[in-house]
This record gives sequence, structure tokens and C-alpha cells, in this order.
Amino acid sequence: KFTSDPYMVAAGEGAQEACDELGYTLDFNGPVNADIAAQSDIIDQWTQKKYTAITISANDADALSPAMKAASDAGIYTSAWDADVNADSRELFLNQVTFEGMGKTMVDMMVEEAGDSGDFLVVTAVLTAPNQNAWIEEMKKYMEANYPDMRIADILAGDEDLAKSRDVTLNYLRSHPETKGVFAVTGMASPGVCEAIEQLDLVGKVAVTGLGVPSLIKDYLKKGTIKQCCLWSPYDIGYGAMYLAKTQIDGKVDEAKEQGYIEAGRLGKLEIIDKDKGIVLLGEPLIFTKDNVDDYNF
Ligand code: RAM
Repeated sequence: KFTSDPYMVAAGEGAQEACDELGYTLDFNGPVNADIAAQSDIIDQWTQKKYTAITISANDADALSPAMKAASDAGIYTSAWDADVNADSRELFLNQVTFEGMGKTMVDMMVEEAGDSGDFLVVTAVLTAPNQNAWIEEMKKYMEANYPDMRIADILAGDEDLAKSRDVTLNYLRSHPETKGVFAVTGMASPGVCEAIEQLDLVGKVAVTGLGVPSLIKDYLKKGTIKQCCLWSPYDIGYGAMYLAKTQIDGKVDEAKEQGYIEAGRLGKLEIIDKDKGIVLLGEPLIFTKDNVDDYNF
């Protein structure tokens, strides 16, 4: 998606670790902000360079798929990790957690903090972000089925920018004081949302939960502005993405689909949860609280 985010930096380190094991050369890059056109340009450059394999975390599935399709047509193995492109432009996708699992986890955390009724705000990445949008859809379905009195009143983009995430939250909460809680569904949004809640003196009155990158959110967890949030290991997703590429490079995708998993080095076997769509699963979400957040080094 973009490189100025500790989550992405750690994912790049995980990818490098796998490439060192496999004898691959890694070019890990992205725009400095959530710029979709710049992302597409980088893929085009890699296609020109005739790289063996390209894997991406996309800011917009429809906008990035043509560049990925062109790479694939040029004989490059294509895959996605973290945030998918359209299935016809890549062979495999490494999903961190099932979309349903993310929807359920985020809503359940919110219910524990804010109760199961009322209006909630979502602060997302960009409005086209494939992973965030899939999670929001699942949050809505899970609420409808289990907590019909909860309502997502609005979805605002923080554009993967902490200050913008803070400012959109400040403006929204000023004019919507009835809001029960804010779902921050990207790592860059949660510290911004916490800052807004502190500035408005709403700690304990408006709940926050969602995704948190430990290094960005730990102070707010310790102060109690946010009680719990979730993520997965960014090292592992970057590492695992390289093993999806290896499966392609070794010509073993069909075999992996028959077995139901891919071999992923120190991660062991990663289950293929959807053979038709080529979706591989990393695992379960990690939940962070003030008591365990210091155990994580990302
Ligand atoms: C940001 C990106 C990424 C997301 C993480 C938690 O880095 O939006 O896609 O999964 O947050």
C-alpha cells in the first residue's frame, strides 16, 4: 500500500527474511502515502524490469488490477497479500485473517467497551481499500445478525494518515455527540482517533477499537483511551507472501490446492481456504491490551 507505516516496514522485514532463506532478491517498495496511481506505476516499472514475481497489498482492487493483469500477461507470477486485487489478475492471495473473523472480532471488542446499541463511526484507510471494505461488510452482517440495535452511522477516510484520521474524527464527534464508539479499521487510524477522543475529553464516553499497530497504539492502551485492539504479525504476513510466490515459482500451485495448504517455511503449512479464488490464510487475530502490548516488537 505505502511504505511510511511501521506495519509495512515490518512486513518488508519479514519478506526479506524469507528471501534470504530462499535465495531470492527482494525489491520492497510502495508510495510514501496511499497514492493509488503511484502504486500502479511501481507495478508497471517492475513489469518492465521483468521481475520473476510481483505481490502487492492494494489500495484499490479495480484500479490496480490492470497493472497486475499486464504483469501476469508478461509472464510474471502475480499474487497479493494484506489487501487483494481482483481474482483474475493474480493467482493467490494471502489473507491475514478471514474477513468474517475480522468483522466478528472488531464488533465483539466494541460490544465489550460500548454495549450493543447505538450509532458508531468507522474511520477507514482509503474508501477503496479492499481489506478494510471487506471487514466493514462483515462487521455490518455480524451486527445485523447479532446486535441489530448497533448502527454504522458513517464511514470516513483517514487516508492512512494519523493527523487526517484525527481531524475527521474531531469534526465528526463535534457534530455527532451521540456516537457510542469509533471503529478504527487501519493501523494508521487508531492513534489518530485516540488523539481526537482525548482532545474532546471523551475518554470513557466514546469507545475506540479496531486495528492497532503496537508501536503506534501502546501509549493509548496504557492511558486507557483504548482498551483493546487487534492485528496479526506483520513480519509473518510479509514472510508468508514470499512463500506464496515460491509456490508459484516452483510450479506447485495445483499440487498445493490438492493438498489444501502451501508450505511456508517457519510458519509451517498455511491453509488454502478457498481453492477457486486462491485464498491462503495466515491465521487468527492477535488481541492487544495494556497488559500484553509490550510483548510485541512491531
Ligand atoms: C495499514 C494498512 C493495512 C492494514 C494495516 C493494519 O497498514 O491499511 O492494509 O492491514 O493497517
